[in-house]
Amino acid sequence: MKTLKENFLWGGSIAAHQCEGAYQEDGKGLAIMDLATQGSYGVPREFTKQVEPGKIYPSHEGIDFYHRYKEDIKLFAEMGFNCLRISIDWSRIYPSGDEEVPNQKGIEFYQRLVDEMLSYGIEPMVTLYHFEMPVEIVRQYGSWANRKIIDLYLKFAETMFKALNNKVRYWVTFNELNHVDPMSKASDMFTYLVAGIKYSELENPKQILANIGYNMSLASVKAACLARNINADNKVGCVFGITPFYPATPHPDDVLAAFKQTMRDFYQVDAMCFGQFPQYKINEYISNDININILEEDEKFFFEGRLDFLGFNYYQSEMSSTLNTKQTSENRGLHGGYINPYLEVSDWGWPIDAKGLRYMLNLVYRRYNLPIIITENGLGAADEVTANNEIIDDYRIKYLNDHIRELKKAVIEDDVDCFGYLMWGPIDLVSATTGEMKKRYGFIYVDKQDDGSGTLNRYRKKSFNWYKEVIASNGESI
Ligand code: BGP
Repeated sequence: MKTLKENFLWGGSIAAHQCEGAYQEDGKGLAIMDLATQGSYGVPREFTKQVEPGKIYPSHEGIDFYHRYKEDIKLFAEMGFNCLRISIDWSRIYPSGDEEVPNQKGIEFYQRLVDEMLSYGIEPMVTLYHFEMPVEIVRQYGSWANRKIIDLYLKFAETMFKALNNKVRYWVTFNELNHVDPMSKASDMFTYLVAGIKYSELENPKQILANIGYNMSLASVKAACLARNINADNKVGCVFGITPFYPATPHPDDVLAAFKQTMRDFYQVDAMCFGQFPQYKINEYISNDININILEEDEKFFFEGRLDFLGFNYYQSEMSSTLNTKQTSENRGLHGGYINPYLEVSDWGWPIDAKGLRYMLNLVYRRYNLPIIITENGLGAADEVTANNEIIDDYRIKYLNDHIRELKKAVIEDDVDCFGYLMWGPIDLVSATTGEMKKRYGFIYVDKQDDGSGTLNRYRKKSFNWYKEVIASNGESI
């Protein structure tokens, strides 16, 4: 009987700005998320131009991982993690983005963190860019729409490839850069997360988003070449946020719309896997009067910088509808589709669809034939703490159990090459889309509340032991 690989990677993913805190310590510069204040689901979050006293900026303290990482890594090790995905905050390394010399203290923090993980046999997977960029790059250069940023990013990437050489094998160039498709209306939230700019303030959004999409794709393939030149053992991937869209009815218009909405997320995956920036996208730009600055030398990088593996983040599916069949604006999903009436939704309105994970694993594997790792998956919920500091999160166990079961089916029955499962937020951290602490994902509860209060103490939830057993049995307990 086929099972998951013996060395299957089990663990979780976290991101610097959502957990580290210490936003002004050891020479760190301001990063884009340091200017994002708390918001809530459905309401655009608020972004200020500078830090204002008295407001709550969730990234400023995070869960104080910067000072408590040893305690947290120990807890991950207790669960049996053999992999942890972290991200590097660019503004710790180059506080304004274009300094000549990197900030040594920032580098040393990540060296200590990686060493701590390795001491427990936890394989680090390192994301270079997870919604984190020095604010100065946006102010001075206009963010990723400017090709110059590619060189600044490569300088940062090279610094980290060298600083963590022979310690880190798995590198991720970007997290979820795919949320800003130039041909669809983006939200302020997604353009801010990806590039530190607000969609509603752009004068020529299609052109700007097309530049951003191209420049980030090119930066990724160039970074992949660099990583492998520095160490041939480096494996380079990119992480995409992938959402399947289902047709609301079998009407061919709905079916076509669902296909198009699903594939909207893929043009950059194509660019990084097929060895060239896709011609269909270039044609689309031409017919929409969008000009992309493509240099002749780029071609070689798209070919040589193809990815070694694909990471994808999966949370939910949505539905496409063109026929006005009972769809209302209240029924809208996060990614521009509608909520599927056959699915339950989370406390934050995200549809729960474990089978969608199997569907996407199949689609992605058959299209790219590359090893895949699930780099994020999880349930954001408002946990209750009992008088004895217990958290009985059966709903989280059910969510994760159902998704891992579908992943196993994709591997065992459908032959998909999936080499790991990293759930999102193994320890409670700040929500990326709302800035809340209340929206919790972890196996470990952190006593920190939305008003900034709390001891920051850590407590094991019921799901902690459940995941420990899943890992110990290499998924057989499911
Ligand atoms: C992904 C991001 C993560 C994470 C997750 C959950 O898109 O890569 O950073 O936060 O979504 O979203 P949220 O925290 O808003 O619930």
